[in-house]
Amino acid sequence: MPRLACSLLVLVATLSAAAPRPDVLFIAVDDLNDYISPLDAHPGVRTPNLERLARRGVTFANAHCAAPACHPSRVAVMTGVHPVRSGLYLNLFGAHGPRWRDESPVLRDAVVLSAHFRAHGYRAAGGGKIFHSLQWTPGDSQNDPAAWDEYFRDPLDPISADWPRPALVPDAAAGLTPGRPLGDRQLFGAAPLDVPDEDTGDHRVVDWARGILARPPEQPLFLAVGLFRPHIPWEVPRRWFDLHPLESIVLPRHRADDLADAHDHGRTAWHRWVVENRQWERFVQGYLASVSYLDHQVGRLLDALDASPRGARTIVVLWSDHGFHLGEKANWEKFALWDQTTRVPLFIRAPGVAGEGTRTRAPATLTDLYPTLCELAGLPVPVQCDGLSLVPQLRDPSAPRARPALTAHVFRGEPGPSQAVADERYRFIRYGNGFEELYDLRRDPDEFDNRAADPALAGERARLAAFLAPRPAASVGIPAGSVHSLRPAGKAKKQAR
Ligand SMILES: [Ca+2]
Repeated sequence: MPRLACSLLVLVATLSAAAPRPDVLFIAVDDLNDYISPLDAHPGVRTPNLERLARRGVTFANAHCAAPACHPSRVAVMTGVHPVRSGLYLNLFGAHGPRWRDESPVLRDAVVLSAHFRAHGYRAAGGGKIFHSLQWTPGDSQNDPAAWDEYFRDPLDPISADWPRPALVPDAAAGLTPGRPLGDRQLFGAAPLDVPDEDTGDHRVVDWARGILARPPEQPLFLAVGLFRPHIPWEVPRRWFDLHPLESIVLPRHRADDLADAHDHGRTAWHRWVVENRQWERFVQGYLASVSYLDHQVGRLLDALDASPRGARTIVVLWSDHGFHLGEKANWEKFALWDQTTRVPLFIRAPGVAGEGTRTRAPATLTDLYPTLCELAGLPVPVQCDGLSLVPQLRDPSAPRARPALTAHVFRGEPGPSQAVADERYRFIRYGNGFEELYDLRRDPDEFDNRAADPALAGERARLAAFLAPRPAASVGIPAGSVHSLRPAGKAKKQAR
């Protein structure tokens, strides 16, 4: 090879090695559904900071979780391994450390996303809820402390200490019937907090993240910020409730007979309690107040990014671990396989790669995030990853996808996992008991009419069914003798939430 060409090659290699890696701001939100203005919104809601983020990148308007529950969804994002291969479909409580490595043999040696970036020269900082933990279960966390250079406060008790609770009126004194879901601590409930934002958990995590963004940029940064609201309990400072007066609350679209042609999610008792006690409007108010509070915290992160020397070259990803029902299909929370449960907000800003303010209905699964971030940062994709990079859709929102989105769940008492696939238009679900549902989202966005038996859609049904995992992994449970269990094996509880 001529000497000049060789020198040029060396020069190019040197320049690309010296080019700064993009920083990553990775924002995880808990239980955020489509009640936000860049997606379908809800009457009375505007989320100006999520709109601001949407204007800077690509809105994935048809993105879905891999599993509709916190723990399995987050492990799938952070390892890139889909539940149909790991067998991790459900929330498993009583952990203190990355017990998911023991829960599923497939995950034992999986490289966590932040650790992968660390291994390639990044400083990995995390705060709040990235892996599963709850406000009311101190020390119960599935975080992997080894995956981070630094974590805000205790990585194995990241959120519980920072959320105040209001003075609660006992249900009996308030004239409510016994049997509130999750019990009388009113965790399934809505109440304003009479404290300033500064005294709430997500605000503190964001303050910490703002401090990280203000540091001199000496090393590429992978910064993960996990925000807990709008997860229950819907308790945020009163000013966010004041944005959504009770008399202005509109209930989501619903049909009384909606489940007549659908699978029973097993949670109708929750909805019965809400309706019986006239709490539906109150709970929607609490959720919307929490969404407004969350949007404000996202804005504070974007402000800090704009003021940071890293701002211009930072990739921003915001995702929620699954969607959320507020009475649609007589369901509350998640743990189902409809669009309302599995569809998540997903925004990706990728400077120099993605168009600004664009939108796509290309189907995405959250397991696609791991390979996407690798490709954007120029890192190799670990072999463990099941997803497909979204970079083609970042470059061109109309670029086709090789497969639809795939979500899996296990319903109590059923012999095997249930799976759902979503393409640009249709959604097909095959449950563990063999029951099927098929919806045409273009004509029926609320999934009121199950058309699985409609001969006119037999072709669509067959086409989508071919994308179901033919042999999904059996559901794993809590392993005996894991060093990451809080309590001795056998006492830890496996729960559906
Ligand atoms: Ca969640």
